Amino acid sequence: MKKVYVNELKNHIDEEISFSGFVDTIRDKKWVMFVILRDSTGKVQMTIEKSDENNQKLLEIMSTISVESTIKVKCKVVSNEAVKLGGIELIPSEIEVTSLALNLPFDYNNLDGVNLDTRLDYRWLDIRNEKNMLVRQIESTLTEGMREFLYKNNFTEIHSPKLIGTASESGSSVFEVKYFNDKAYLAQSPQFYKQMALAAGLDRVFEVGPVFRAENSNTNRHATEFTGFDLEFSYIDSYEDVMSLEEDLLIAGLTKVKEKYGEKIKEIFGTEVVIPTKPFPRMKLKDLYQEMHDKYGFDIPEHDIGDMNAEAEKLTFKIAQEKFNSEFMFITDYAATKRPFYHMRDENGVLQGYDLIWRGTEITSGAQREHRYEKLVENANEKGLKDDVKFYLQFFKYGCPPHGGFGIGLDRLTMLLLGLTIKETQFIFRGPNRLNP
Ligand code: AMO
Repeated sequence: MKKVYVNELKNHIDEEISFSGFVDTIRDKKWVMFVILRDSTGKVQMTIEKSDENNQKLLEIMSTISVESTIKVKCKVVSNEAVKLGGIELIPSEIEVTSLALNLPFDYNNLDGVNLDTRLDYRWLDIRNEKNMLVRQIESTLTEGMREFLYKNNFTEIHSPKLIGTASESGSSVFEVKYFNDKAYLAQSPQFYKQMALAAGLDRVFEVGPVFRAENSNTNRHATEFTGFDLEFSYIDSYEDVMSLEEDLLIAGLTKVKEKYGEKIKEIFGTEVVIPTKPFPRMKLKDLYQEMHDKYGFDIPEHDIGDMNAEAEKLTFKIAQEKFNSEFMFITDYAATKRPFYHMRDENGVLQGYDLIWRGTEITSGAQREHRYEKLVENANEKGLKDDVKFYLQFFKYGCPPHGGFGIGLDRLTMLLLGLTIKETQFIFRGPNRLNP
């Protein structure tokens, strides 16, 4: 018999079914034993009357097991208004213990005071906590909404290699790995391959996959491996087209999340899912600097001129809220020296790219790309990358549509949506000091 999930039980009233799950709680009363069972969709009560002769074997089995063990039961689904958990109870006729649990190292229902590192060491127990399980389910719904939007808009999903032969985009922040008798690198972005797909004529592509960064940063928003939500599309006129597509994509993803989890997010994470409206506000970097100076007396440090830093991102959120009543802000006109060589520049050298800041943290870099071979070679030379990117430059020699795209840090998106840190957000966090589990 196929397992019925807790959220499907209401469709099986008075039926004999098979139910499997974790033993959440056992309440052993004088006349009756209540066992709360749990699966990823919720909890349900199983009731065993002690006076019933036929139940003696079931009670014996239940007396041998601990909470957090898993069992499989053959049972009848009964409607009973007196039962607080959804007005349904399971009346078992057979119980099979499928896995016996040892004592847990901590109570995952009460994580206050449990060290985050201990939680991450036992991540599979940590995720049994309702809130932590929700993080996974909400992120899945967010990507579902964004994927749906892209499929509807004729994007093709691709999967590019993560083992690559040359240190890609910038030469920095890449992990080197041994590759038989040679060296390889872990991809720091699918950038070159998504552009290659357009040179192949695929028009519109996206990829959701692992991205590796050898950054020794211990912050609330950096990981050494994270999930990139990357896309690239052809025949654009300007990076305005790229920003516009990103607005639609985020609205689609957030709308899907709000519909399914809006109330739960308010209740459990204490934060509102706000669906932004188009267009998101945009500011040029130098205007933003001016505003930060005038309003908050903040000046970007010398070495960050032409770029942003963490504090500037926080202030950008304030400005977005106060000036535009928005949680988002696009920042444009970064210095070309601070940005990758593949971003297009206009005839005055102004960079045709942007970053998107949400709730005070950068979630995206995007741009129109330089697709003209000669100019691209020039830009790569300027950054001293010509040899590293030799194979990439080839993509632009045999016809390549004008195009642009962006990369969203998915973990950051989920983290900001729910008001968490990246360690709490990633399914399995990877940072400078964590390679396990
Ligand atoms: P960038 O390097 O800005 O751009 O990365 C894109 C987005 O990825 C997220 N991100 C991170 N998330 C967690 N931990 C990190 N260490 C980390 N580093 C970056 C951020 C960032 O905005 N190829 C370009 C994208 C493009 O232009 O299409 C790129 O990789 O949210």
